[in-house]
Amino acid sequence: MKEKINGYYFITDSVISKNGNISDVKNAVEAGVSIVQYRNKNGNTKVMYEEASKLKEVCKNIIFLINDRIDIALAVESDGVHIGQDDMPYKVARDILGKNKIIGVTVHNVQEAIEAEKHGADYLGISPIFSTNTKPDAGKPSGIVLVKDIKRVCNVPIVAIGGIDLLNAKEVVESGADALCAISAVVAKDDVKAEIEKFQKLFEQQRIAYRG
Ligand code: TZP
Ligand code: MG
Repeated sequence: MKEKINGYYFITDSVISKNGNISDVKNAVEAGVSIVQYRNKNGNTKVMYEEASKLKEVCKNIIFLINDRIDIALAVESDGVHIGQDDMPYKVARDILGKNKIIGVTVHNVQEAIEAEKHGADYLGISPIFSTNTKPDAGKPSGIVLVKDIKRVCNVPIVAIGGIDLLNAKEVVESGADALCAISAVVAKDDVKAEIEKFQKLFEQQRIAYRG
């Protein structure tokens, strides 16, 4: 499972979604994504539990992660969680979830990346690469230089996020991101599946170019 952290990485956002989380995730699965993260910053625990349970069903053959909430991850038996620097400390999350679950950690600089990898994070989310309205507290954009810098010193997969769209995604992939997430560029559009496929094509082109 862990080796599948590459390509387009889907994250839900019901606030800006046109068609709702369930529809969006079904479209993401149809597009062939290998990883979905359920992120809901506004829902109460009951809503989150119920929605996560449904999404887990939709994602039964791919990696399904929960943002922030270790309790929801345990309750729905997701494949793991994604945590930030202000969430449950990595070590505690690992103790609760066990060694087989996937834990991704958001990092904002090389130091945090080295630290997270040393602790055992399965992948690193680098955030935000560009400025974004989707997460107002995301902090100062790092630019692609941080992707390159972290790629140089870390071995675990790198997931780039924040302000990524079809115009700038190519340079993100070329900088060494193993995966990328673009939320508003996908879920705020009418045809979520078609938008995801455009991002997937970039990874495919990169693979072809790399093979020479
Ligand atoms: N974490 C860091 S930036 C971000 C999250 C969840 C939002 C990314 O959204 P968008 O619309 O792709 O900029
Ligand atoms: Mg978080």
